[in-house]
Amino acid sequence: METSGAGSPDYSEILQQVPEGTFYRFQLFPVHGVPLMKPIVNCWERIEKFQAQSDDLLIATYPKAGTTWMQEIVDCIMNEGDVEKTGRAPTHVRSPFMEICSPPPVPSGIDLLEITPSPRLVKTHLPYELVPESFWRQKCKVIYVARNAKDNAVSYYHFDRMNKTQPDPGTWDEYVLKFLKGKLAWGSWFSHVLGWWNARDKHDILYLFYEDMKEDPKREIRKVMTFLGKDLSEDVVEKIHQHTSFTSMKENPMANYSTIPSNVIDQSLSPFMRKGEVGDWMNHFTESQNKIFDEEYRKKMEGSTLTFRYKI
Ligand code: PPS
Repeated sequence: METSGAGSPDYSEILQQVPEGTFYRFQLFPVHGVPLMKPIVNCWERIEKFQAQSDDLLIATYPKAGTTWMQEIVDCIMNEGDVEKTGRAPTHVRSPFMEICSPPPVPSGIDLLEITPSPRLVKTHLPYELVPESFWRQKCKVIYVARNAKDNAVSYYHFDRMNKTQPDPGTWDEYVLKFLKGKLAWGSWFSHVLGWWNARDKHDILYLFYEDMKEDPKREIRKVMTFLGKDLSEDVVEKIHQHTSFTSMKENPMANYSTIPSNVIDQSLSPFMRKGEVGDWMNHFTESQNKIFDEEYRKKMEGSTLTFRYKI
């Protein structure tokens, strides 16, 4: 197998060779009640039995909550701000997506993790209840990033338009209802953010917010450093801040998913690094969608101490 120079297969070359239609909009099937794409369901036994190592760091998010941003920040911190090292390979190779599975010959997330040197940076969108038990047995550290529901829904909608593996999003109006009902891949935003929130004191979990990262990125970078036990100078923090800004990451082929061919994600429909803002939901939600959303939101979040900001 060809390698990316980082000891992993040349993912984009393999993807390019896959016949047209292989990735076409997989159906969702429930796993323990959570809708997941068919190839993931087919691999579920292997995912459930995944063997975490004690120095694995898990980055967990509901899709489109700031995963890639956190992956880049953590890789920068682990490499002490050396951006030549973080430029060694694309995000999905440097920090494999644990549960992702595609039809052969595309390597699965677990295939990539098995050839990734330690300490591994593992991405997952799994809700807390579905995370392989070995992560807890091994007492792994976890960074969870949550994003306000409205911006999260907007970002996911545009992603589902351009990502040909995900089910067709339908219209924005239909999408809002699917989001509220938890009918999207990886299920309900509400169960996801609440499940991880309620678990945060049971394990070594750092629970962060996209809105806080936007408000004061250096403050949040320092939180991650402390969590990882890294003491880096202010110059290095500044360098990481610059390198992980939206503008830098949008231009960075090792972070902007431009190495994934358009038969899988078609960035001419919507770029992966789309807007990177808090409050873009205001450009999407109609008054009546907002009303329905707010009513449902109140019911689902009632009694929780978890709160979000919808503008900063
Ligand atoms: S994925 O596919 O679930 O891994 O996507 P994910 O990385 O979680 O989310 C993508 C959204 O995060 C935005 N993004 C950023 N925002 C601010 N700063 C930085 N550096 C950054 N990097 C990624 C990205 O633009 C997507 O949000 P939207 O709102 O669609 O622009």
